[in-house]
Amino acid sequence: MQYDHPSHPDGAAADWTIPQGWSAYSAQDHATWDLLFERQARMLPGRVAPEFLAGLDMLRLSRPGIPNFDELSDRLMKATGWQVVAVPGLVPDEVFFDHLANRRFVAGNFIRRPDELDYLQEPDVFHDVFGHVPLLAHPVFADYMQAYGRGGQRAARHGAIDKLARLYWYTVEFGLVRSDAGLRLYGAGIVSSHAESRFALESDSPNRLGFDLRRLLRTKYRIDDFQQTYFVIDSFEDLLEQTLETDFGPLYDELADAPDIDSETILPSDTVHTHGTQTHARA
Ligand code: HBI
Ligand code: FE
Repeated sequence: MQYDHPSHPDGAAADWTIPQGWSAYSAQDHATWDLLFERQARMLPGRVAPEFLAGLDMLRLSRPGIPNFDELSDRLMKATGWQVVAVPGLVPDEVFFDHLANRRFVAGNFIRRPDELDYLQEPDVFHDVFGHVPLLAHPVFADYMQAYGRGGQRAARHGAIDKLARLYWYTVEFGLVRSDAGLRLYGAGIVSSHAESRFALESDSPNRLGFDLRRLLRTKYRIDDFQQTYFVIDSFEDLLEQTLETDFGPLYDELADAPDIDSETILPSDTVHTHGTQTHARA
């Protein structure tokens, strides 16, 4: 994501983490979590990747209410060696990458206001924990996230964070995956959004294109609306293999002069699952 430079908050550690402050959540905070959770728990079966639903049970342990990150980390640690640590909001790219490279997922500790259930300026605890944590319990996806953190550290040295961030955006945040029963959601930005859970899978508007690493690194994305294109992976194993086994250094050099691709463009070389009408974006 392309964010402004956050400034280091008072009271945060050098790595930007803070205590979650679980006991400070209000009854209303927990009620907001429960409402969002119930809404998505009803929405997702039949739409989301089964690996996500398997991991979701982990979040039910400390329910009702916002999960306690320490309990969650104990469970995650046993499953895949990941932890969830609290941050007050966005953290700088290098800090973010360092946490991921060390299997720590940073989660905002605050929750959105009840009158803004569907609008988010910064990732809150519902997006970060409901959206991201279930797949961190999946061994292959867990490795992919760590590989992304390491890749981020290398991309920083190549001045290529903007390109690599597109990979995060179009997979971790807005990815779709094939299954025998049809396309399924797995991106955290989709699965934590009531409206985009439907749109990403069922709307005629967006393109749905096969995952192609080189192409994807050149593709712009929207931060202000539903995506105009979603990329579809074959499987988490395939995603991890394609990215782990790629030396991004030469790839960044090769792509340095390649023009960006607009977010609604379909190329002759694309594998097209859906040729979108783009009616939503044009309206
Ligand atoms: N900080 N808290 C938080 N959450 C994110 O998802 C995040 C971040 N800082 C940087 C960042 N994401 C992205 O810019 C990286 O993917 C490049
Ligand atoms: Fe996210």
